[in-house]
Amino acid sequence: MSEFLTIGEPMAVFASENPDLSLVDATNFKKFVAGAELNVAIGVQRLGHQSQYLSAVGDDPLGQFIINEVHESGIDSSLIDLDKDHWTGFYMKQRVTKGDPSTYYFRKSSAAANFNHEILSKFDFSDLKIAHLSGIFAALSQNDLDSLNRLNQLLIQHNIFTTFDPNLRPALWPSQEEMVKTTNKIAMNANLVLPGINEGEILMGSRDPNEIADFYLNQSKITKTVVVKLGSKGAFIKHKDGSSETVAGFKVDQVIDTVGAGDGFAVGMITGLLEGQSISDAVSRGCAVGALAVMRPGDNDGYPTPSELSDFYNK
Ligand code: KDG
Repeated sequence: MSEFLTIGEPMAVFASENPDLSLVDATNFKKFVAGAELNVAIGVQRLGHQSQYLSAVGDDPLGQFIINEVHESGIDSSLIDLDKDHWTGFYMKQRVTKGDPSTYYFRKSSAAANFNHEILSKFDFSDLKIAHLSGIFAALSQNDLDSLNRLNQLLIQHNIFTTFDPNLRPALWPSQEEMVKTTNKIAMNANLVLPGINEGEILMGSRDPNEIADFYLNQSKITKTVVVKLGSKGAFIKHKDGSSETVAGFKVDQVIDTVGAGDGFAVGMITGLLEGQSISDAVSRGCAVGALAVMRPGDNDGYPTPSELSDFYNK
């Protein structure tokens, strides 16, 4: 019985340890577990909320590595399928001293891209409070887009609060047009939409947080709140009733790796909401978890436990 549900592709990431050396030349790599939606499940679980993750891994060492890590985290893995016909996806991440790391995916036709939608009928919605979806799963295959749409219908039927992070990955889509059209359509079924400011520009043509928020609030009756992530500057919140505010971000001493910060933001927001916080406080917690995330080399290794989060606030 889980309070939180997400669906996505779990990956292993090989993060290079040689700053600013290309992936061609890098020689030392550290292996971590990754995958945007799994990052969120790990973070939500680490902050004390029972999470369930729907997915598939291949019958291979990376699949076993992911299953071990998921078990260790405490996430309910009973609905992660073991697919004997497809590999587990992975990616490589370049260590940089400035800006965002470059990434290279090995995931085409992975086990998760061939997700068995029959798993959806096995999920028990009774204790579920929040579900989180992302545009990455929709981009993996037509099969996964259909599964995501089916899950969305079930979430609406069960009246579950749903958050959606566009998580644009142009390399996974056949065209930018397809990416924009499909992503905006999925967003219509979310109660809370979480675009980054660069994503907003691609998805609706403006860098103005207020215009980005209005686009998502106006396109759907279901969307009640939009939170536009502004990176280190924090986030802009706008509600259906027209009220809005900007929540400040947190300063960090040293940025090691920005990948996983957006998922960390979702972790903070979702756990804040599960604990009954106001949207503003939940967004502020999102900024805190995002800040903690950028100080570590893996995608989710910086996400805090409750005591690490309070230490961060007290610093
Ligand atoms: O948001 C973090 C993700 O980028 C990373 O974990 C890998 O799922 C991944 C993706 O598609 O980029």
